Amino acid sequence: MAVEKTLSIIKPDAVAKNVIGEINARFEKAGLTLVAMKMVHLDDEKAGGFYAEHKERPFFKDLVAFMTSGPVVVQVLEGENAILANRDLMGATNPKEAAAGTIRADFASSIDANAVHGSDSPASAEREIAYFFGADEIHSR
Ligand code: RTP
Ligand code: MG
Repeated sequence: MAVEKTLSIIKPDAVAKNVIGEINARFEKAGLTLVAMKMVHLDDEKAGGFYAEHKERPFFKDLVAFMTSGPVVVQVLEGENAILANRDLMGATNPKEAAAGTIRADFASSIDANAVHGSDSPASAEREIAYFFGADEIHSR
């Protein structure tokens, strides 16, 4: 296993529920380290560019509307196998299908308002981290 970095976003629903700290505690308890973090309110252009791979999908408009509906916390998690480790902590996209004890099972309310984003591959992680952070904003351990 290698030490990896992955991009995480605590989405507007979870920020509104006041569970930023609880979600961050799950990352830390799982051995992932927060090495970059900021709170931002995305606009249509920034959110649409982030989810560009889904541009032609029927849910794209709703996804961008949701992601711009309130502030989010954008963060870089670092650790052994961080990309898959975070996807395991998050649970399935649809909270109804998410395993018990995952972030989405515990905090998400719908497939749209699903609490967190996590990069799904090394290539996505590299693109997504660079989309939000400059090298001088990442404090790798
Ligand atoms: P994310 O990118 O946000 O971490 O979520 P994910 O990998 O688990 O899911 P993905 O397929 O990348 O979809 C991105 C977001 O789009 C919304 N979605 N809605 N209505 C639908 O069928 C549908 N499918 C996806 C979800 O909010 C998902 O997080
Ligand atoms: Mg995805």
